[in-house]
Amino acid sequence: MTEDYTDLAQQAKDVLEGNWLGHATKPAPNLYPHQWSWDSAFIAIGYSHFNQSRAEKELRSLFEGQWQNGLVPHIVFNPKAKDYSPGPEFWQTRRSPYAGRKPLTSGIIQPPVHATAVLHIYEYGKKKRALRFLKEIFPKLKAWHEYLYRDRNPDGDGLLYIRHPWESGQDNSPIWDQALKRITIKPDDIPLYKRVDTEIVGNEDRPSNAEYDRYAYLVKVGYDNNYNEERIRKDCPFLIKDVLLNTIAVKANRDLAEIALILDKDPTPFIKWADLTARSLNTKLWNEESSIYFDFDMTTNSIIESHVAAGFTPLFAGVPSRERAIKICDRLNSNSFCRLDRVCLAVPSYDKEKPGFSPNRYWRGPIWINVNWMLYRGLKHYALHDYAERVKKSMLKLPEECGIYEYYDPDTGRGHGADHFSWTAALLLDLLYEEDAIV
Ligand code: 9WN
Repeated sequence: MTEDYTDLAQQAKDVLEGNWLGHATKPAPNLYPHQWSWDSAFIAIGYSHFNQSRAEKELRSLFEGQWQNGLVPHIVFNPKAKDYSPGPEFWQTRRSPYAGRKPLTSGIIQPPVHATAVLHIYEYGKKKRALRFLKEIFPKLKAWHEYLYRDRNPDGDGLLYIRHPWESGQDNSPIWDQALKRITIKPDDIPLYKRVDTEIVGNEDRPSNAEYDRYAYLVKVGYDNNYNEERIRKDCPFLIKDVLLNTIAVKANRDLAEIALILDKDPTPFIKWADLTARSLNTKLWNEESSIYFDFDMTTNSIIESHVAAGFTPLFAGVPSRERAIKICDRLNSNSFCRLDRVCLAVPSYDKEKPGFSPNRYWRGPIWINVNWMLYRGLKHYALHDYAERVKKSMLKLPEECGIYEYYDPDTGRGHGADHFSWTAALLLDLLYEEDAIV
């Protein structure tokens, strides 16, 4: 790359520094004052290039919240941040025999990007130090993946399920619309909660109140069942085999197998899980007509035909055949997403031509940098260079011209949600270092 990105890189580092809590990095200054699971993995990927100790600390502190059954919670609460809702008390995690008392956590998961982040630290860090970290974290990663394949894989097909939209990391994605609509709840069944998110960013950028009622209710299903996964599975009206989470699991298993080899441990279980999940993604969730992978609703036993960008992310884990990868690229290169021969930015989170598309409402259309980062790496893997280049350019242009935001309007590039957003900064840094754009 010829352009000088030193200033942009410094801005990104300043964002991470500003969000540093002393033990971990919060996703954004006001909206997200705690530690989030997949955010921390993306953030560690960014740090791995210039601050190995921070990268390690980030993951170490997240795994301090790991439950005894291996579950890595989606939030590890920061005791100093008092004004976030729903806070630690809402989750009632002490009902679980596995949850620890300190630090307090939520009771759900997020996509397992962690092994991928740990391998990144090894690849870019000082080897001797990284090896010590690998030894320390390997048993924790192993327990985490064992949890996923034991408790979230009831059909044995390697397609892990989520039991809350927050578990996918894509809160109000159109994927969940039908499943959430089916849940009819009496007002008494909705636990009391207060929304603070809409006091910080615009109402029009965030999920609706009807969605929040259901999010709160699904938390209650977890604690009412004492976080016993078998009981939750029988009781929970929302059980979905999600493409994004499963794609990330394939990649994480492949990376954990690499880590095992580095440590002279047995990589076989992780390779088997990766192969199993990848095979089922291909045989059960691929849709030939639309060149996309769709989620699967376990409650209705049916495919959810929602055309979201996450449906193309299997590229990131090398899941599709080359033929399918080319089809995916053709679909991306269309009016539904982002055409190469038109003025367009990166890939929006939802098909622009489908009902309910919104350029600003969170996971219903805006551009997210983490999804584009996965697509970029996937497209490069399949040598689909033209499209990969477009995605890369936008990933640089958006933060440079519009600020380091949580998400962006795909037409105007305007930033939405939280400003100074950590994973946007971290993945931008990853891109800049990988492309040797900064020294
Ligand atoms: C709920 C922190 C998190 C991300 C998610 C994103 C959003 C939380 C929220 O923020 O979710 O977990 O309050 O809406 O959807 O992907 O991890 O950045």
